[in-house]
Amino acid sequence: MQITSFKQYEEDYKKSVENPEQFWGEVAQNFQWRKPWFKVLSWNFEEPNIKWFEGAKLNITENCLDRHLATNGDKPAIIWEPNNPEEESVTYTYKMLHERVCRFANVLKRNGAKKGDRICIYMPMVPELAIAVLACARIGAVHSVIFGGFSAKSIADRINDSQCKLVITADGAYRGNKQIPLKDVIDDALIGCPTVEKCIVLTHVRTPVSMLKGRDVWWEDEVKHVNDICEAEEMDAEDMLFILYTSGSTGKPKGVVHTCGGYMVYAGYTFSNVFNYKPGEVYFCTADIGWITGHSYIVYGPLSQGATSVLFEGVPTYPSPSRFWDIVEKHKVNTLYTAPTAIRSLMSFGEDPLKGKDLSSIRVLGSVGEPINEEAWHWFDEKIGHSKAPIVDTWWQTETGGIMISPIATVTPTKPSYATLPLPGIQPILVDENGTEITGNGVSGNLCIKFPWPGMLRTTYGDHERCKQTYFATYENMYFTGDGCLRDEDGYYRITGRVDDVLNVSGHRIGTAEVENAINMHAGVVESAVVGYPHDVKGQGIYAFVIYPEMHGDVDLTKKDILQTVTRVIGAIAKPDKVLFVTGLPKTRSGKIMRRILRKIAEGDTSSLGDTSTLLDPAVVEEIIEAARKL
Ligand code: 6R9
Repeated sequence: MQITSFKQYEEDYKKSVENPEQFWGEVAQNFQWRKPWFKVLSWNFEEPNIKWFEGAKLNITENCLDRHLATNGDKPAIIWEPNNPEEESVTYTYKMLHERVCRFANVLKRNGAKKGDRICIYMPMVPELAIAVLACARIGAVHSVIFGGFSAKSIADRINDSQCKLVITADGAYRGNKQIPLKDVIDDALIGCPTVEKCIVLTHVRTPVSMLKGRDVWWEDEVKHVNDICEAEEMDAEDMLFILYTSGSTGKPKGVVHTCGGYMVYAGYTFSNVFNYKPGEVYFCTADIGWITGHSYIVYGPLSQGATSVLFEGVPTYPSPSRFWDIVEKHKVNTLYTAPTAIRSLMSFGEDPLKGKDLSSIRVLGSVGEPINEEAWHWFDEKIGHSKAPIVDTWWQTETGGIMISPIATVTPTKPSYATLPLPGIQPILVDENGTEITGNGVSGNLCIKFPWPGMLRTTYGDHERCKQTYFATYENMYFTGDGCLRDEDGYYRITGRVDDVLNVSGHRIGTAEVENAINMHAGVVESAVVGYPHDVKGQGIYAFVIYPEMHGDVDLTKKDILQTVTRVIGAIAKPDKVLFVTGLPKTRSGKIMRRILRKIAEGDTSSLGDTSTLLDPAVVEEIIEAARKL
């Protein structure tokens, strides 16, 4: 199923549009099913109701593990690279991984988990995280992985939203020279989580933790009580596989739901093609499994294709900004898939960290998470790929399950900062504000997708109406991505960024409303407005305008208090980079904050504020500009 020439891409693309069911039916033959489907696709975008491979039965872990055992059991599946380079890396072959997954699946059962139960996973980037994820899938439980940077309150909200019965965590995590007390955070979260019955704790950093009788058990003790034989649960193609929470433009994060069959086919197909993965090669995705990139391109995609992946616990700059290059050299990495924010950060250290590093193993480079600027693209291309490794700039989203618009390595001619062309099966469309299609080339508009693909979300957990409103109601009969996009004269796509109130900070999606709600929880704050502004390394920084009328103490300390509140409510990743105290916000007569104006001020471009005549009090703008100058 691997595309090897541009001509073949064009043919496959054509076929996928003219006869999607036949196309995906054939792709799906490359996977192992317990029972075949009776219908490849039925769908409507009104409800929405999307079903792929109806009637088919499978277990995704049989595709990721069991089916490789006969021929590739001794092949490395995961090479774990610890935070501390002095520590030994650990290799898990497919056989070992299979054994650990089965054993831990039995631990889950022993602790009361069964098919359909929701299980929250809050863990460091260790092999046991992948094992926990796969063990859930093995028994048909639904995992909800939460990134290790989220706060107790964020965790509690997510656990309660999906009524998780079990939590899997570790005592702590290493991140560079920092230690994060994961179990402490979980303890705080669980105070408000009545549905959680059991918490399984992995020993990792071996920091003291409290273990509550009747609720908390150690991973290491539990695995001793079970064997490593665990028949995989038979799942329907449309049974839920996992929930992953992501931020939107309004309110609290929503639980994006992916199902077993379509997601598996899409993650596997896109992994194999986009990276042109060849058996025996070493693939290194630097994302965290807590994000969709880790789900699809560390766990399910690569393992379904029998690939060898590096799983890295640490950060790019620890113990030095050479760390990625050391890992590439040490494990002879052939494919490096990372984020523009990491590239820009490493770029800022100049070329010294690259001196003497052997990067000759690199064959394919990948970028994901946010638009990659041309400077970073060229640096990646020249310094890391030595102008020999194609860069795949992969555009996709938590909701899409897998890569949507991207070059296919060695096949699609690349162009700096362009995600280039849609993958087979993906039908992008640009629309104007009214939902009218913008045809032709050399145009830009809002990016929508007009036909279903197997990896797309099916619902948002517990609130189907919200799924409909967020993605399928803005424009009739289309999935709306929330991104703006340009299609150039060659028909190449370039994603220009979010057109809604979602920020992208270091490749992490954060809703402005979420940050505002957190700031507003701080005593003394009357109101706030948050916008993004261009940031050299993070892509976007967070700029908060805050009304805090009765400032008695130190202004800087008050700012820090506000940041602390945001850290408590959401997590450190949502901390504003700038906080500006103002006496009022620019509002229309109907009371809406004019973010357009605040964005301009945050960007430092106050020469063209546009029409301010609809403002209730235009004087407030002058005041804010004045205050911003002094910040
Ligand atoms: C996979 C992932 C999705 C949002 C998406 C877009 C931005 C992702 C991009 C990109 C430009 C790329 N985005 N990849 N923008 N070029 N190659 O990141 O999922 O965390 O849900 O974020 O990220 O704005 O809408 P997610």
